[in-house]
Amino acid sequence: MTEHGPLSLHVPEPEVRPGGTPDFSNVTIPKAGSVPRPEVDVDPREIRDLAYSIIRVLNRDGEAVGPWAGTLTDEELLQGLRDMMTLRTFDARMLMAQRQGKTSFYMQHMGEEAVSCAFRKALAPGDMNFPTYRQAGLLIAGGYPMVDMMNQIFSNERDPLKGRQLPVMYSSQEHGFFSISGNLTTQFIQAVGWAMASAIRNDTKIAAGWVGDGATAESDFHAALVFASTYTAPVVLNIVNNQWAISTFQGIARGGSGTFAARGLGFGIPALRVDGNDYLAVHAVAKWAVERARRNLGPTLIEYVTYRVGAHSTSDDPSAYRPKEESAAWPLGDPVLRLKNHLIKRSVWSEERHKQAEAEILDAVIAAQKEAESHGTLHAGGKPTVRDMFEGVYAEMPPHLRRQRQEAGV
Ligand SMILES: Cc1ncc(C[n+]2csc(CCOP(=O)(O)OP(=O)(O)O)c2C)c(N)n1
Ligand SMILES: [Mg+2]
Repeated sequence: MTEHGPLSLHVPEPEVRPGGTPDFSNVTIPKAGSVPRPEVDVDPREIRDLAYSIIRVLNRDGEAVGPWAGTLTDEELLQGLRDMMTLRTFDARMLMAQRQGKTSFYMQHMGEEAVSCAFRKALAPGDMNFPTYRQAGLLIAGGYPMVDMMNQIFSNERDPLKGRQLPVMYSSQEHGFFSISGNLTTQFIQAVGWAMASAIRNDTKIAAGWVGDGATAESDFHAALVFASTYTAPVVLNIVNNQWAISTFQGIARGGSGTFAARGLGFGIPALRVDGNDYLAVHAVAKWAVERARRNLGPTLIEYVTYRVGAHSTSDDPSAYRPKEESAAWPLGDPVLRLKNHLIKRSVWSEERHKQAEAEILDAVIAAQKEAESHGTLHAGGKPTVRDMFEGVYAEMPPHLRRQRQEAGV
């Protein structure tokens, strides 16, 4: 025995378990408008405290306040509201379609709509996202047709990916949406590599990488930050901290760093923390980081503080690991409601118009779904052909696949 006694392993525990009272008293929330907005060419050493704060624009009264306000017009905000409402309705319909057996799997964005919808509006054509499965708002806000998303979800004869990808793992080069990989955190190394290539070619396009709080524990995360830092790659590195990695609470992946954003500090990368449920704040911070990248000033790490209201996926049951009422206790509110209230406050929106928009959006989603279903669903109607299986992978098909295709008679 040493004089210190035996060691014991520290395993972080969430504040509460199912049946307990939700408690977010550990989430310190600064007043809206209180965090300064530095110039984009600031020395990262001067803004280290931004990694420990939360940039917020919308206050409790629905007003936009402080130095990060004012990046969007009323028209743009109305469109932002519509994008988030569309994503929410799309999710609800696709969740139902999964329950009806029309697809095997679905992942929803409930509570996180502002992150991907607002970020998309800060990018320019030609920029490339390397998203995870919870950023479909990049497509919706980017004008990608919902019917194509549904065709992918249903793996039908019009599935742009011909049944090769898990449902929701979309891909559209045209829309700046790199093929989703289920292997978490590959997004960060790929985004940094793509950004470095853009710089090597003296192009003007930038990349955006996406991971969740849990995925930051992967070694790819750290490798990506080394390369981004060393080569000042034109990339925005996004961490969506929705408090949960399936059943594992964010304290496990975060370790002792205090916040996920703080991970950037050791790499000399400017690191900002933002209210992920505040459409205006997300857009303002995204715009700041995109401008830095575009001006060749290098990478930015952003942590979006948000909450995953729904289950991780249709294969998950959150009641097994967190209190049922936890989402209602989340102190940063609902992104859709907050933007709606702001626009009502500005007298450019109303409860009636909101109801009407909800009905119009539902009609549009249902119409897209009808069209997609006419091309087939998981167990009914049109499917990709067997021949499709052999195409689109190799520029020149290897002999063994050619042989297999002949054997299949396609
Ligand atoms: C490399 C790798 N490890 C594990 C998994 C299994 N897995 C899929 S999603 C997930 C949780 C990810 O949580 P987070 O990064 O917080 O993202 P969120 O689902 O909350 O958006 C895990 C462990 C995976 N897909 N890839
Ligand atoms: Mg998460």
